[in-house]
Order: sequence, then structure tokens, then C-alpha cells
Amino acid sequence: MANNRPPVIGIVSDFDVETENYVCDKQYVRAIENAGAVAIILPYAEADDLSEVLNLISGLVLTGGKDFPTELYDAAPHPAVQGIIPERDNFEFELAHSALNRSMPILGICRGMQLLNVVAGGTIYPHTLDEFANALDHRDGTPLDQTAHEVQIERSSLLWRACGEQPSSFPVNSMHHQAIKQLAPEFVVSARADDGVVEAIEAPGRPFVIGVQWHPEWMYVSESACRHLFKNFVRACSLNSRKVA
Ligand SMILES: [Mn+2]
Repeated sequence: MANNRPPVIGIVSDFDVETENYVCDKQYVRAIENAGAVAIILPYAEADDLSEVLNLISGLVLTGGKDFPTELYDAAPHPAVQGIIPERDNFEFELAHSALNRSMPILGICRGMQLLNVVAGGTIYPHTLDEFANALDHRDGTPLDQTAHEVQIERSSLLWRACGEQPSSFPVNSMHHQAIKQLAPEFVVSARADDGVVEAIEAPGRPFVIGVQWHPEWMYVSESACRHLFKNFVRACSLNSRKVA
């Protein structure tokens, strides 16, 4: 029997260390709901419970946030690496690893894209401006509801199809001081900024595993490519939920 229920998609929460509250920007929730899915916000479960958490959801959003430790990608400590939340890192790295092993649809956003790459064996620049020749400042203070630079999308990529086969470049927001350095073996680059910084990655062997360096949840109303991205992510999650139901 056809299963027409909307897929349930898990969104990894951030953590406010001052108030000890799990927090989630409502834009993530609104973007997922607008695309036709049910969003649930994930607190940091115990490691023993991760498979039960993944059993509840058909897709996973790895959200933006502060940095994770350089030791996770074998780089030297850097003073610009800030805001580390060990509870989040422990949970999210394990969760992403398990979700990848299940070939669950994953949308990694900003930190989430970088985390996907590191979990799969790649590295990032601890502070892009130090190491990447002629990089723009991708965190120049422009708020997320405004565009900051263009991205060029690979027209052969899943991302290009997921974004609705738009023109191959469009403007995005930007709030990151780190960037992909060495790509994980199973990933390919699907978009770059004009300075060459990697702006999106995907795992071609997986049903829908995409990471974007920008924040599409702030642009899904104004930018049709971002709206399509969420719709096609939800579609992939829906197919995944039918497979396991
Ligand atoms: Mn950027």
C-alpha cells in the first residue's frame, strides 16, 4: 500500500552553553516544513541510542554552528577555531557516520557540510584566510538574509538537478571562516565560489548526500534554487521512508 505520509526529518540542534538549552534556528524547521516534511529537532542522545534515533527519521539535516576541534582532522590548533561544544561533536560525528552507513539522505549546511567531509575522511582549513591564496572573506558580516557572493554549480552534479536545473550560477549568503581542504574519497565538488573556495559537495554513490557551505534555509523564499533543494531533499527522504516502512 502506498505510504503518503510526509517523511520525518531530523534536524541536529545547537547548544547554548550559557543557558544549557538545546536551540534550533526556526528557519531550518520552516524550510523543511515548507518542502512538505515533518521536522523534529534532535537533542544529543547517548551513543547507545543513536540507531533508535535514526530509526525515527527518514532524512537528516546537519546544521550550522560553531567550530569542531582541529584534532578531528589532524590539523594544528588555531586561535580562530572557537565555540567548541564536545557534547555536540561527540553526538553529531557518530550520528553522521551512522547515517552515511545507512545511505540515509543527508543535507549538510555550513558546519554540516564540513562535518560530512571530515566524517568521510576529508579535511578542512581551520581558518581559510590563512591558507587559501586569494580567498574572499566568506564571513564579512553580511547577515544571512542577504546574499554575499555567487556560486558556480557543476552542471553534471546532483546538486544542479536538485536545485531545479537553474542557471549554473546564483548568489548565496555566506558565514564561514573555514572551508573544505582535502575532499573525502567518496565526495566530489559540486559548487565553488569565484575565488575557488568549495561551496558544495556530494557523494555520488549515495541516494542524496549533499553539503552546501551557504545557508539555503535563509533563502528558500527568495531563491528558487534553494526552494528546489529542500523539495528534492524531502522527495529523497520520502523515497527512503517508503523503502524502510
Ligand atoms: Mn561562502
